[in-house]
Formats: sequence, C-alpha cells, structure tokens
Amino acid sequence: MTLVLSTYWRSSAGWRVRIALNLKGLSYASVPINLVREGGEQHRPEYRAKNPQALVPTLEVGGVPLTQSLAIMEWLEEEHPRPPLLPREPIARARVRAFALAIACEVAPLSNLAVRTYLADVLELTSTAQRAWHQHWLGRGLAACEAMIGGEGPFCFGAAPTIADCTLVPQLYNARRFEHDLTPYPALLRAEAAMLALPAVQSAAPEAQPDAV
Ligand SMILES: N[C@@H](CCC(=O)N[C@@H](CS)C(=O)NCC(=O)O)C(=O)O
Repeated sequence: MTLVLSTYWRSSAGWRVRIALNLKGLSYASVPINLVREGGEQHRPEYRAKNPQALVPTLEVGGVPLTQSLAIMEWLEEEHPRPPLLPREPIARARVRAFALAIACEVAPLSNLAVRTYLADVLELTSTAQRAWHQHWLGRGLAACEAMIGGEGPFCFGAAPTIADCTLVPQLYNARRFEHDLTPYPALLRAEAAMLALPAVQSAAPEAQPDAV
C-alpha cells in the first residue's frame, strides 16, 4: 500500500508523523504543502477535499486520506505494530496517549499559524502581548508535560520511543522558536536528546526536508 504524506517542513504535526513513519521503517512519498505561500496551499480546494480542516498533515493510504497526526500515528501502530510506539500494558498506554494529547490538543494549537495570524492581524495584539500569550501557554503546558513523564528514561516513558516522544521533539523546537526558557524541563530535554540521537528522528527534522527554506 503506497503512503503519501502531505506535509510542510516546519509543521510540528507533520513532523510527528514523519518521525513515526521513520521509526517504523516505512517508506513514503512526501508532498510539500506550503502553508505560507500565496495565502497557503492548504486552502486550495483540491487539498481541502483530502483534509477539510485545511491543515497538514494528511497521509494517503492507497489513495485514502487520513488526517490528524495522532489518528494517523494510531493507524500506523495498528497496521504496522513493529517496532511499537505504544507500550503493551493498558495503563502505560493511557499515560503515553495522555502526554501526546496534552501536547497535540493543549500546547501546540495555541501557537499554530492560524492562531498567530488571528492574534496579529485580527486582534492586532502588540508583539509584547503576542509574546506574553506564547510564553504563558508554553509554560503552563510544558510544566504539566514535565510532570507527566514516567519511567527511568531515556525516552518519555522508558527505554524505547513512543508517540509521546514523537510529539515532544517538534514541540520543543517550537518552544525555542518563541525563545521559551527550557531549563525548567530537564526530563523533557533528556527525552529530546535521546530522540535526536536516532537517525530515524534526524531524517525527519525540518531542515532535512526537501521543501526546507
Ligand atoms: N491537530 C492537528 C493539527 C494540525 C495543524 O495545526 N497543522 C498546522 C501546521 S503544524 C497547519 O496545517 N496550519 C495551517 C494553518 O494554520 O493555516 C494534527 O495534529 O494533525
């Protein structure tokens, strides 16, 4: 079954899926969707037909589009269970999912492109107010994630990467873009370092993508 990933080099949600695909050793074709050029290619009707939310990523599986990065990673886990990105034990699985959801639902959306554009262009917030927004939500969200980490590492939940780690790496990259101080989060930084040492994670990095500018 062919896998085609619509993604953008700097999209954190697309990056999560690239990491998961690479960790599972799956090859895929990459289709760049430029989120900023000419108002954003994600809004084109042909892309919206695949992803009605006009967001990346979309993974087409044999021509069938799947959306939402966590749903895509869950599909990958079900169809390609080796190597696993979720632990076997149900309580441990729930904890890993909770961490990934905390990032994907409560941290990342508050600084995504559509929100940043609204703060600046519609609400016309000053750059100081916009900065305060990002620091507030990043601080609140990352402090909770730091407390949610479990096990002895080096990854978020033990000796192997999970979907929690797939969400963590792009989120910390984004936090650095907003110059957020990461020193209060040593456990997150430890897990990030473990991830960045893996070739599968390195090749998923924004700068390694063909559409990187
Ligand atoms: N919850 C979605 C979030 C997807 C999302 O926010 N994608 C961003 C890039 S990271 C996007 O496409 N933004 C385009 C826009 O805001 O217009 C997921 O996990 O897939």
